[in-house]
Parts: sequence; C-alpha cells; structure tokens
Amino acid sequence: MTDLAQWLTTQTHDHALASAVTSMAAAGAEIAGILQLAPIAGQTGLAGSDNVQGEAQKALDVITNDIVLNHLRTNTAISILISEELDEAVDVSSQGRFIVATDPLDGSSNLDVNATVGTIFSILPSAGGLLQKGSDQLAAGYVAYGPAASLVVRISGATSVFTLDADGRWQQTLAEAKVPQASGEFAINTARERFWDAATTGYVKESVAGETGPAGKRYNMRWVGSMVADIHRILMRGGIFLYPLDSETASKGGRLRLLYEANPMAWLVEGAGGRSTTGRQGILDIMPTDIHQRVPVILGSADEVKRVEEWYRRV
Ligand code: AHM
Ligand code: MG
Repeated sequence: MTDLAQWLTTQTHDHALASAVTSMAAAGAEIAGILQLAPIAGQTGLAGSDNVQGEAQKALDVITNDIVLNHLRTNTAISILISEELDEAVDVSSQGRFIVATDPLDGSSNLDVNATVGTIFSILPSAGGLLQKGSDQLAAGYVAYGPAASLVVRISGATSVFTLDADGRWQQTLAEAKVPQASGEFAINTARERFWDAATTGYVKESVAGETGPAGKRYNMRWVGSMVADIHRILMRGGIFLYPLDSETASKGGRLRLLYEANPMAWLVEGAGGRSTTGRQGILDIMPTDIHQRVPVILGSADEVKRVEEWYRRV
C-alpha cells in the first residue's frame, strides 16, 4: 500500500508544500478521533457564539478550528490561515510560503444526527496575497468523516483518495478518482425551488421529466446537506451538485464560500475530470474581493454541468 507520505513524493519536489498538506492531513486525523467520541464527551451542542457569517457556532466548529490552527502553527511553511470560523486572516509564520484557507467543519448541522461532515482546505502561494483565483491553488483537499475517514487531495495531477487506518496513517485506497462524464444523479436542496432562477428551474424540470423528457433518461436526487458528503459521492460515482444563486441568497452572492468551499472542491472535481461553474463563469476563474465571499456553486459530471451552462446561456 502507498501511504500519504509516499504519494506526496511523487506529486511534488517542494517539501514545504508537501508539509502543508501533511499538516492538514494530520489535523484531519485528529479531528476524526474527536468526532468519534464527541457525543460521549458532550461536544455536539452549540458553542454559544456566532461566526463572521452570523451563524451559530457549534462547540465542534470551535474545537476543530483550534485543532487546525495548532497543526499549522507548528509548520513554518504556513504564512496565514483563513478560516470560516475566524473573522480575520491569522498570521502564522512570517517566512511561510503558503496560505491555507479552510472550513474546519463543513456541514456541522449534521453532527446531531451522526451524519457525514468534513474538513475542507485550499493551499495558495503567500506571494499572491489573500485574494487569489482558485486557478492559483497549489493544492486542495478535504476529509470526509463517514463510516471511514477519507482524505481526498490533489496537488496538480490526479485527485487521490486515502483512508485513515487504525494506526492513524492515511493509506491510499484510490490512486486517481474519475468523475464519470455522464450521470443520472443530481444534488440540490429542492425545498428552495421557489427562490430558483430560470436556468436552475429549467435544468431540474428537464431532469425530473425522466426517459420521455428532453434529457431522455431517468434521474435520481440525493442531498445529504453536507457539501463534503454530497461531493464525495459525486467524486466516487458521478452526479452534479448545485447551490445556485437564488433570489434569497442573491444579495450575499450565494450560499457557499469561495475561498474554502467552492475553490478547493472545484480544484478536486476538475482534477478528477469533472467541471465546475457558477452558471456563468468557471469557479476557478473568479477573482475574490473578500476572504469570506460567497458564490453560486455548480459542479460534477462534465455533461451535466454543460447542460446547466447551456440553460444559463439560454435564459
Ligand atoms: P456550513 O459551512 O455552515 O456547514 O454550511 C455549508 C453547508 C454545506 O455543507 C451544504 O451543502 C449546505 O450548507 C447545505 O445547505 P442547506 O441548509 O440549504 O441544505
Ligand atoms: Mg462549510
């Protein structure tokens, strides 16, 4: 078996970059252990504070943010940490060559029901400053805390999948994830239909029409409500994930965050042969204006994403 350290030597000659990925993987392994025992430790409730997005923080949002910060603080390759849970970017090491942007605990509303949550991260060159396009990422990854803990990571080549073993090591279980080009599965919160724009409505209507409709095939719908879980499914077996701009989220720019949700996921999905867009622009081409900026997110199997883009051109 190939472990993460061995794989990293095949992906980059830059030891500092490899160490940044290693630090996030180590944080993920520690978080996996904490989550397994959180209900016993009484950590699944609210922390009593709000984050910068005005969302109530769970105790574990705060705990996992501290775990990530502690792992990065001991790594002199890291200059700055941007986190969903921290209003401002945090200085780490003045000589550090890399910025890490993270959502330490994505989908935390799923904790109370013991469903999959995740940690998402993006690694950017310090030289580019806080606001850089997703295409400038040097590496990205997430950890999905499901029945097994899965680390999905990409430097610049393939998107690769690792599983946490009993000794706390990440063992490669899929060398190259490949998102199938075609799929019959979509993931969207359909309870928001009344807020959707014409393109989203058109795409979903076409999809639920089944074999005799314009899409000419039958679709299934899946929505965990945890981006990491929904996108992990798409990476493994195809499909499309949509959190589009809708009339309720339009004033904020969307629901999901560009730097630590949309960009790393788009980087991983594209590395696995999939496609990503806001509907009107490639996610990785967006020049950010704020570290906590929100954007519409549509990504997954290339044929399905192209069909949504086609709708956006039409309406
Ligand atoms: P979070 O970062 O506060 O956990 O929020 C992001 C999550 C995503 O994981 C998920 O795709 C989305 O919010 C779910 O939204 P909804 O409540 O509309 O189902
Ligand atoms: Mg999140």
